[in-house]
Amino acid sequence: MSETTPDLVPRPGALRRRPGHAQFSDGMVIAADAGSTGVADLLACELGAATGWHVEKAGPDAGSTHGVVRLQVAGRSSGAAGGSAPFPDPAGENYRLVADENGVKITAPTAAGVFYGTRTLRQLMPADLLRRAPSSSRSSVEVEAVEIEDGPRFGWRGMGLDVARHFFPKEFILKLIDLASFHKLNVLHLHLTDDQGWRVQVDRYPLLTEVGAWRRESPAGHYSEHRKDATPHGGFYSKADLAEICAYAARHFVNILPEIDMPGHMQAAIASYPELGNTGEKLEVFTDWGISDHVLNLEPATVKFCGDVLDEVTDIFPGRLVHVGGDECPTTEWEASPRARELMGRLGLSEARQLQGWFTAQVSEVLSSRGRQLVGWNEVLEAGAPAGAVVMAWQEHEAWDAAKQAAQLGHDVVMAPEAWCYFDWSYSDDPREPLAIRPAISVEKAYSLEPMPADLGDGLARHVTGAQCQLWTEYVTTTTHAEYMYFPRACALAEVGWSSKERDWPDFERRLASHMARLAALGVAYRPLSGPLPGQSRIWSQKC
Ligand code: TNX
Repeated sequence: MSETTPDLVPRPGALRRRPGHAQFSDGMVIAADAGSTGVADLLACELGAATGWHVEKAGPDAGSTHGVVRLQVAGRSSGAAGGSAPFPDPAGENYRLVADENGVKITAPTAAGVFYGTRTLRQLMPADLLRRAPSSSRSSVEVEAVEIEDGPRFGWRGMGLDVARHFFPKEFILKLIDLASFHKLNVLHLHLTDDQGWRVQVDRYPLLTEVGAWRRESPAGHYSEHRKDATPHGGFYSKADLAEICAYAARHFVNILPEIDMPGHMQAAIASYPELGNTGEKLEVFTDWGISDHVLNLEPATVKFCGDVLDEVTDIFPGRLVHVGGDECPTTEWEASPRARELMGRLGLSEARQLQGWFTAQVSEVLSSRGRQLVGWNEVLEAGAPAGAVVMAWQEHEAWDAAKQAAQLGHDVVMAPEAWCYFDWSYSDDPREPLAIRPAISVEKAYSLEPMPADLGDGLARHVTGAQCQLWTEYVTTTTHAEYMYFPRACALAEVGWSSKERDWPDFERRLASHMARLAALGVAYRPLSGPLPGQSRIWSQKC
């Protein structure tokens, strides 16, 4: 801890130090009102596990000589938090934390705010209390007296994981939810399908996972080397797995955003059901990286297939938003297809690209009829995005213009510009870095993202809902490698999304240096600021 500010990540809004401290010991009490009981249960489990103490849960008026953490939902938030709102309401995520001789008191307008107060409290405690069992015996813990008023700048603070290129076990997703929420991130976007694999159980189409979840082999080394590893890869999440993930996420105030990428990036589905394709050719699940030319055909039966899949997806995932991709969809097969050309004629379209706009409108209707809202990558704008669609702006050069254009058209936007947010890029061009798709996004670069596009017209800033990092996993095959790519860059993104606009890199770097002890206690295979450890450099070559 520094002289002036405890090393919190992300940086809180206002923090005042006070003399003295709060003290806790075996028998401590978490005194929660009715709105905070879920958060109290979680905090009691976490602190009880880390200390080995009996941590008692009690009603709001309880006292204790062993220290009390008081949790209270109080005050009004300015918007409709949770429920049917598409985005978490940043005003509802505010909290106030006071630590003094009487203990710690956290008040917030919603349970989410109380939860974020408890994440700060965990950072105010020694890092070893982040462990899942005691690492030393302690008779007491002190929290320095402090008064914090805090709340997010943006409602959307996201983390994306591509589980299609490489499958990651359910336990890893649960760990990511812990880590995201510890950093006050509140969206976990799962890229569940792609050319190289289909990862979600769909009862009406069992071959999607019997066939589409497995590929014969993958590229070895960088894809430009044209080598293959001759090793099958695959896996998928059952509906029960996904229900567990959603429930766990809800407990941690994380919204799961499922993505079923269409009408491109669909080769795994076409390999499962060849009638979905344009050529009738029997394809296998794609064994290359990059973009497959094989995309969905636009027959009524295929549109129905997409609707059926989205029906089951909306049964599994409770959130209002469903991502349908829409990125990188080659139109070569449609141009060569008499059936697609005939459809263009019927619809009065002059370019094949417009077929994608027509397709997106069809799936948007399915989602609307289920009370859901469509999210798409910024390419959906090119062909005309349906009203109400949320746009995720990613392309290096186009992202900022796409964001402006989307906002002008009344779309909400999430900023995920690749040169700051694509954590599949390496950290540096140091040859010790594990193989990555591209160089390089340093922690400092990730920290420098300003999500609000410059020169956004008057009144449009409200459409910019926040920022998100993405981990594409063509080159990331293990959970330790994934953790390395995320951390500590995700800490920087968390601060970009949560904290005020000002950036102070030396201050962040200093806080991050202490924060690493927390990541270590949480068992994260983070990248040290000084560069990769010897084993980390070799993460990739193990596969070659
Ligand atoms: C672009 S971002 C993609 C992904 C790749 C990624 C690699 C986006 C919408 N599409 O399919 O995995 O680049 O960095």
